[in-house]
Amino acid sequence: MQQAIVRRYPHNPILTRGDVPYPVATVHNAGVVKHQGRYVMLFRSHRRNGRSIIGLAESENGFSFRVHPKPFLVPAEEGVFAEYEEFGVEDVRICPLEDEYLLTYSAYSRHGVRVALARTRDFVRVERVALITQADCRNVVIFPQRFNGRYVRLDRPHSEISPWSIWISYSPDLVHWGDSRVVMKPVQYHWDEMKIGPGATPIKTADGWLHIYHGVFPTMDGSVYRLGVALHDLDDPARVLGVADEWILQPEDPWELTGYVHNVVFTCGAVAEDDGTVKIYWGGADTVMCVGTARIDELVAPCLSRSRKPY
Ligand code: M1P
Repeated sequence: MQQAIVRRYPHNPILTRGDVPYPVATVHNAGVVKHQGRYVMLFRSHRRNGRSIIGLAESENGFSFRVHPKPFLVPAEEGVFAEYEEFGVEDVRICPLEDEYLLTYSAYSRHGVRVALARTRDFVRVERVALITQADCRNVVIFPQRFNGRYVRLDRPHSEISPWSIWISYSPDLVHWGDSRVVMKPVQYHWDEMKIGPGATPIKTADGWLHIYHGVFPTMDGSVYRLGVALHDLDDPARVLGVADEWILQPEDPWELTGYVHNVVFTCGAVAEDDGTVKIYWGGADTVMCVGTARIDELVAPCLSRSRKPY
């Protein structure tokens, strides 16, 4: 049998609600980054009212995490953020850029879902910066470098004419975003035909920016969430060099097949290591956190050799 590109950690799941010292129903969809030699994970949990908050866990080795006694980010109680975070905060991505970490997360409210930006230097103090999309946009990942002085992000607006595709946008100041263009769309009768969305913060490789994204296929038994890879040009990330035709990870373990939402692997974070591997973190069935490792060159190769059209 062909060896899997992503090797699951044998002791998955690495984090469950039983590890959290405050009441939550789930632990999933975490952004992860290495900060001062330690792995910091910002994970999402449903509270028992169905609305989500963000918790923090730390690890020496990227596999065994210890959860902080208090949540890291809960819906704001005053100002403009309170109005747009009323229904919860979800699915944080962490982007190390210059001397701080940029956090992008989904803000849910009666007005819809949009994306908020916050910043931290130490994962102790966190400052909300701005709401950076209108409604019906989720899954924003910021590139960890500027291009010609501008910040660049992948985002995922939704419309009936062009459902759930990946776009690119630019900003001079992290607050005002524009010059938006579509870069990738779902492909008909393909594993990602229903929806796609940015996943982990892109990783710089010699061949291009490696982006691990999620794709969704509708079945008579509900939707299946899988992970795929795309490669963006190093100097012009709006140019997609290739999108691997096959998924790199699909729900297979029992805690990915059944849970709060069945048949889901969903990533918000991956950590590139010095030895050419990457730790990919994913939520299983919107219920637990899992990790696996892959060689970066083995993720890049299928983007270039067995590519499907970006759209
Ligand atoms: O339940 C699976 C996922 O569904 C949504 O994903 P998408 O961004 O594709 O719409 C989100 O609610 C996500 O958090 C969840 O894991």
